[in-house]
Amino acid sequence: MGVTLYHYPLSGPSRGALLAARALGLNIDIKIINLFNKEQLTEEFVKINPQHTVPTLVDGDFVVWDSHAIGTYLANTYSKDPNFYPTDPKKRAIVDQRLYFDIGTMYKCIRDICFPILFKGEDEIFDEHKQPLEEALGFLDVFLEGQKFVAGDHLTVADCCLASSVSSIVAVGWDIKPYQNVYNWLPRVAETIPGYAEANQEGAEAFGKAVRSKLAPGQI
Ligand SMILES: N[C@@H](CCC(=O)N[C@@H](CS)C(=O)NCC(=O)O)C(=O)O
Repeated sequence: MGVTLYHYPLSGPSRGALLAARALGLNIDIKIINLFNKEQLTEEFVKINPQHTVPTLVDGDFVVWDSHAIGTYLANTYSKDPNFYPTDPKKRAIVDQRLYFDIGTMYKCIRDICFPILFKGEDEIFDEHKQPLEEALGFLDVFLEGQKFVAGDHLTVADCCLASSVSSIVAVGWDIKPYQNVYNWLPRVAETIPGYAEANQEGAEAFGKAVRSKLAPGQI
C-alpha cells in the first residue's frame, strides 16, 4: 500500500505538505480535492478526514491531516536526512517553533486576508489584516538573520510550510522586498527542493490569480 496525499494546488498548506514529500524524495500518489467544487465535503472524503481539510495523508491504514503533522510524520517515517526534522530536542524545538509560527501566525494572517476574498465576496484588504501580516514577515526576517533557512543552515520541514505560505502572498502581489532575508530565502528554498516549481510555484500563482481576480482595483 502506497502513500496518498489528498491535495489541492491552490491551498498553501497542501503545497507545504507536498514540498515536504518532494524534499524527502518520496514517491507519493496525489489525489486532487477541488475546494471550489466543494469536493472536500463528499461522503467519501469526510469518512477519511471528518475535518474535511486538505492536505490529508493516507499511508496504508494510517490517516493524518494538517500539513505540519504530515510533514513531520513523513520526516519521522521516511527521512534519510537527519537535518530535515532533527531528533536532538533543542534543534527539533526550534523547527517546531517555526512550524507553530506558520500555523498560528504566518498562515493565519494570510488566511485572514485571503479567505474572505475567495469565499465571502470581500473585495478589499483591511488595514487591521495588513498590519499583522507585515509583523509576521518582520518576525520571519529576524529568524532568518545570519542563516540560510528558517531553523538554521539546513532545509527543514518548517521551510516547506513557511515557503508555501509566504509564496502564496507574494503571488497575490504582496511586497516582501522590505524583508530582505525573507526575499532572499524564498528562491533558496525553491532551488533546494526538487520539483519546487510544479509542487509549489504553479499552485501559488493560481492562488494569487484567483485572489487578485476578486479584489477591487488598486487594492494591491
Ligand atoms: N492547519 C491546516 C489548515 C488546513 C486548511 O485549512 N485547509 C483548507 C484549504 S487552505 C481546507 O481544506 N478547507 C476546506 C474546508 O475546511 O472545508 C493545515 O496546515 O493543513
